[in-house]
Amino acid sequence: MYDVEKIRQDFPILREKVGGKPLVYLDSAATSQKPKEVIDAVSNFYLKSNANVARGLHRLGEEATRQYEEVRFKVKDFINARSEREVLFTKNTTEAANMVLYGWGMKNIKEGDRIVTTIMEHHSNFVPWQQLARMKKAKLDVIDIDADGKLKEDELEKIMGAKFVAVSAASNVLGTLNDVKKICKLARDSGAVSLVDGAQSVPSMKTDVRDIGCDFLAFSGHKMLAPFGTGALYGKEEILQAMDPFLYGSEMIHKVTVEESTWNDLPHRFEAGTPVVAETIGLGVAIDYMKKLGMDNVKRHKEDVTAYALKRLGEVNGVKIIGPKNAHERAGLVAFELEKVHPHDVAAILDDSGIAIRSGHHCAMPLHLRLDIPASSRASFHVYTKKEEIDALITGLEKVKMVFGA
Ligand code: C6P
Repeated sequence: MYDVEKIRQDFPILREKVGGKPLVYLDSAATSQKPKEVIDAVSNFYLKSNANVARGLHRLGEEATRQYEEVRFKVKDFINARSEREVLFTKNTTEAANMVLYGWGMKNIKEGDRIVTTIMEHHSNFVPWQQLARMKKAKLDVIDIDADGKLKEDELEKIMGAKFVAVSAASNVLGTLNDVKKICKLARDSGAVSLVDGAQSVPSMKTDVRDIGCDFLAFSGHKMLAPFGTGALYGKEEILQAMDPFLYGSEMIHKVTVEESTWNDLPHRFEAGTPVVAETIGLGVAIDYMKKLGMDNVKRHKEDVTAYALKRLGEVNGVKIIGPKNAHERAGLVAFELEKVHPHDVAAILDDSGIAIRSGHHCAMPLHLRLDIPASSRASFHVYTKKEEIDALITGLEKVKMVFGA
């Protein structure tokens, strides 16, 4: 049995008050809260094991390196990569996408090539490809959405003949779960390289890069209970082997002379400089925590809360829900508009009641332009979200309506 009250005990911040009111945290798509185990892992590292990795031959350095590299195996297993050499640590999804842009894109995209992405992308999986197209005089083709907020089936044809395809597994605004397996197969059949943005999907469901069949997958640790500054880029080994480093400096080299340098093996070739060691160890503990809950249970829980949120929000006069109507077609979030009230005002008044949601364009401006709205409000959920928090949101929205006479 999934016991959300018990799970909440693991998250100290959920006992905090905001402005004297109990915190109702409905902004997990922006970043998740962290369980005590993760927070302890970070402080324990500094208390007991602090040393730089892959450098000192002393015992402390070796222990830090062991703990750090162990996380690479945890990530490999978590996403079912073939080898730990396919897991590159990054700061976040954004850095991972840029690594592909500079390491793969600059070398392989040529004038006249086509890059395909979608209108629902977060800027981190849109702007890099827009800029790559601009720099290389390639063409950027954008798959549109239908009235339900799903990718238009007939527009998937755009993938045919493309050189590179970048798509999110789950939209951070519509919540839409995209059929990335199908999209990556279309890309493969067409000889294109594919990148899946897993920022919202990896924290929400089981991820299997071999089953998806993607060439790259990017995700952020901070959205999956891990500390800030952690994330990963999965890349198929043969593609990574042929890629150029994105950052130059220490650790990524094999030999340096005054005349030239040669590169280290995978994955270190792409990890220049001192990494976020303690935080990465925290990522390993977050993965253990998610695995202990079971990713199928996490998915079921988020879907359950989302279904409840869709139902309750649907009952509020003046609320217009954005994106698919069914919870099983969504990651754990719901964006909406409230008639006659700007989303920033919605968020500000909810905040007075201790309710944290996000308002704005959620770093998805092309999508908001396509929807012809300047901004939206978004409630997003995680392993610790309980239905009473959705009830609090609904009560809060009634208060917003009262204040604005909406
Ligand atoms: N979305 C949100 O509130 P970073 O910032 O690199 O960790 O993640 C970027 C990113 C990429 N793709 C998707 C689908 C995302 O949702 C995000 C982050 C947050 O929606 C912060 S803008």
